[in-house]
Amino acid sequence: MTHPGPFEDSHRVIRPDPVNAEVRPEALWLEQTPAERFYIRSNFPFPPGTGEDQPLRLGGAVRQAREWTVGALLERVQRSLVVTTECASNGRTGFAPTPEGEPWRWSAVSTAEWTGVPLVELLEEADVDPEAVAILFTGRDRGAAGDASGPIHFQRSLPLEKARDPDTLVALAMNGAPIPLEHGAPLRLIVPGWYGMASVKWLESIEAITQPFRGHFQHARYRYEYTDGSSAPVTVMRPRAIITDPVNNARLPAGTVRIRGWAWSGQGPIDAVEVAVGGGDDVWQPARVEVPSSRHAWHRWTFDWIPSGPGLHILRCRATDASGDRQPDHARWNRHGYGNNAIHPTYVEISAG
Ligand SMILES: Nc1nc2c(c(=O)[nH]1)N[C@H]1C(S)=C(S)[C@@H](COP(=O)(O)O)O[C@H]1N2
Ligand SMILES: [Mo]
Repeated sequence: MTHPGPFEDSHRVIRPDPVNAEVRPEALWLEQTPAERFYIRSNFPFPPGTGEDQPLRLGGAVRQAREWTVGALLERVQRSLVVTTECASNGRTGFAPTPEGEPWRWSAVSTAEWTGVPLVELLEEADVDPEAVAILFTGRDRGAAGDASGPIHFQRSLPLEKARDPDTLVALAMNGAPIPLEHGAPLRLIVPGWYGMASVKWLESIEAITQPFRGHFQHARYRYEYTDGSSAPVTVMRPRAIITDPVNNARLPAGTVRIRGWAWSGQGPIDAVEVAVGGGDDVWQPARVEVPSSRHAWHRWTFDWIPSGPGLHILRCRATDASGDRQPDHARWNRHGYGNNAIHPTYVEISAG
C-alpha cells in the first residue's frame, strides 16, 4: 500500500495510488453526497494545492485572450447547481470479459451542489472566433499515459454548444465550501448530464481550438470501441436506477420493506422506474418517482414491497428516461468498459416470522 491515505475510512478504495475510490453504501442514502465521501476518480496523482492567486487562462482562437485569478472569479456573480455525476467506468466489472482499467463496481456516482461562474460568460468576454470548433480544457495534473514520450496533462474538449450551455460551470465551491484537493481545487469544470470525464478537475487553462482535439483522453480513452470496429465518443450519462436501501446482502425482518433509490440520465428527466422482486421472472412494477430537487440531480424513487415469504430475494430496478431509453439487461460490451448501465441486482434475506 503506497497511499492508503484517509480515504480508506470514508470510501471503498479501488486503487490507492493515484487514489480512485467509490462511495460507501450509506453515503448513497443522502441526496447530496458530502464532499469527503464523494467518489474520486484520478488518472494521475493529485497536483500540488494552489491559492487564490492561481491564474485561469483563456486563449487560442479568441479575439481577446483573458486571464483571471481564482480570487477574481470568486468576486463574480456565482450560480449554484445540484448535479449528479457518474464515472463512465462505473459498472466496468459487470462486463464479461472484464475490460482493463480500474475495477469499478457500482458506486462511482455522487451528487453535489457546485457553485461557480458559467463558462459561457468567460467565453463571451474572450470573444471566441467563428472558426473555433471546440473548447479545450487542461488540468494541472499530469503523468505518463498512452504512448506519449513524456508526461501529459489531463485534457478534454467540449463541443461549442455544450461549452456555451449556461449550466456548464467553472466551479469554485462544492456543497458550499471550497473544493477539496481531490475534487479539483481550487477550480474545475462541471458539465451537467455528461459522464464525469468531461468535468476537468484542477482547471488551469481553456483554449478555443479550430481543429478537433485528438489527445489521449479524448481519442484513445472515453470512446465506446465496439468489437465490430465501430466507435463513438462517450458523452451523456445513460439512464440508470440504483437501490440504496436495503443494501446488498441485508437481512431483514418479515413485513413490508420500503425499497428506495435514485435514478438519473443525462438524456433527460426520468420518466419511470420499475422494480422486479421475483428473481428470474420479469414482472416489472412501477415505483413512485419524485421530482428532483434540480434539473441535473437524481430523482428519488420508492417502492413498498411485501415479501412473498422468508428466504433469499433478488431485487432489481430499471429506469426509463424522457428520451424513451430504458436500462437494458446487458449493456453493449466495449473495449474500455464504459457506460455499463445494465440492470444490477440487490440480494436480501427475509427472516422467518
Ligand atoms: N484533471 C483531471 N480531471 C478529471 C480527471 C482526472 O483524472 N484529471 N478524471 C475525470 C473523471 S474520469 C471523472 S469520473 C471525474 C471524477 O471527479 P471526482 O474525482 O471529483 O469525483 O473527474 C474527471 N476530471
Ligand atoms: Mo470517469
